[in-house]
Amino acid sequence: MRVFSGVQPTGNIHIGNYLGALRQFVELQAEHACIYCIVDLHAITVPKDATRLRENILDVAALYMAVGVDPKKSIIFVQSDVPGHAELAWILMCNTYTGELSRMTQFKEKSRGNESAPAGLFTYPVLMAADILLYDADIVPVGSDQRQHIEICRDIAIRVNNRHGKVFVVPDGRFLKEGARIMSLDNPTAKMSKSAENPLSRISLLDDAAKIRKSIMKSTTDSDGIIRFDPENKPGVSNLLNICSAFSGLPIPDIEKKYEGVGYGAFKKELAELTVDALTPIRARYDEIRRSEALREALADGAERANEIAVRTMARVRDFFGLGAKR
Ligand code: AQP
Repeated sequence: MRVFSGVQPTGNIHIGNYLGALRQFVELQAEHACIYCIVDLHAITVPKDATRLRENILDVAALYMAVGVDPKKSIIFVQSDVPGHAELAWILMCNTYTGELSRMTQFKEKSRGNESAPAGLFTYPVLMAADILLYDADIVPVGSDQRQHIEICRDIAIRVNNRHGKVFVVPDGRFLKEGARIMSLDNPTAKMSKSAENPLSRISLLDDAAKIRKSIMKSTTDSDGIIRFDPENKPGVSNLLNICSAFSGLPIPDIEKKYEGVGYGAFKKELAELTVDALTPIRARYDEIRRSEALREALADGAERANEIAVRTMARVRDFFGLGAKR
């Protein structure tokens, strides 16, 4: 099986990204051929400072390795280093309907009906489909916020296959039970996000122990004092239970039982320590990897290996579509 996924180099990689996606990257590399991308072309759908973007690309690559993605087992590379992504995106755009793109909730949320929203924000799901289809990926490990984008990728692949023959492998999304959607700590009805204004709304993987403790202790809960999983009526507590389960590996009912009759303060305190213990070694490894030459070497090697696959796919795609003069 081939696995593909990516993360945007937009800074502030948080425990939502980790528990929803990155954690799966590590698990899957033991058994599958994995390709993990830093999707810088996606990041520029919103204007970015060039110097900052370059740094953020290296930050995410170092984080991949710090959480345990091994460049000897998996391919780690930067999207724009492989020209096939943009080329395939164009071909797929010609096979995508504007109506289906208009229904994407992420586009609706990010553009908020603004007519000067960049066209790239609108066509973002097509570039994401190109990322996946370029590598004939079978499995795409992501958080559940990407469900709709995986669906449109499958729809495009099936449509092209129906028109032209067996051009693409139709991929499946892979979503975890606990961690697939980590919510904001200050507003548990919204997902935890890198771009939210309040830094206490998220726990970034590189936060120090004091910031982690503060974010969890200040997190929004409710006033009934019962630790019970009920996302509809108790979104704050349910979110904390979800995080606790994802970090500890304990099923949620076991955690509810453990904290029966215990107040929120004590539960939050233990969750904060669990989170600090989980993130401290990642931060230590990150500091070392980020400074190392091995990081750039891994990305150069990854780009070469990814490009070899992409070039083969694009030759096949051009043949199916009748593009170009050469055969
Ligand atoms: N809150 C979340 N819970 C679980 N998984 C999440 N992911 C994102 N947020 C959560 C998953 O992380 C992977 C990488 O996401 P991305 O870099 O493509 O960016 P995003 O989904 O746009 O993340 P943010 O944090 O919400 O960024 P902003 O604020 O810039 O929009 C994906 O697999 C995603 O599902």
